Amino acid sequence: LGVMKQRTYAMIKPEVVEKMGEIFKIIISNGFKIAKLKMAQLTKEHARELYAEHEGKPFLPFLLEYITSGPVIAMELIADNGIKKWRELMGPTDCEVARKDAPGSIRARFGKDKSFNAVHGSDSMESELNIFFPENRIDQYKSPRSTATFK
Ligand code: DGI
Repeated sequence: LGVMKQRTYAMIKPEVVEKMGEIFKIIISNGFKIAKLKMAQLTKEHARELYAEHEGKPFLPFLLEYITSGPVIAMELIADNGIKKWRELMGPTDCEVARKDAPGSIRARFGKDKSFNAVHGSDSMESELNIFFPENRIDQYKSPRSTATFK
């Protein structure tokens, strides 16, 4: 059975936006296409939508405050098994756990703890991409032309 190209929503969180260059390198060298990219600051309403599954959790007010505290980098990534592949590259939610169990992961390398954990990734095919990319269509992505094809 062939592996399916799958798109996923990924986000570089405010405290590591200045490390975006290093993080882009890791993303690309792990076989992802960055199909869409946007730097923007979430409103509280958007943040609440992004974290709707955590409604009522004690850490939600902190999470909303933090994720809206500065600009983030929003991305549509495409890879074989993209959702799972991105979650594996991020590592466990808690960066201290990540440093023990997945030392090469982005959270192990760039995150601090379970609150300031550097990056976000969807855990399903739901609508997170639409928050930043409302025009979203997977077939908008085309590979760049080789330089040899330019006259
Ligand atoms: O998909 P993840 O980001 O790995 O984890 P998640 O969807 O369970 O939680 C979303 C974010 O909420 C997570 O990146 C950090 C925060 N969070 C989750 N559980 C805790 C938490 N923050 C604190 N302070 N404490 C938690 O137990």
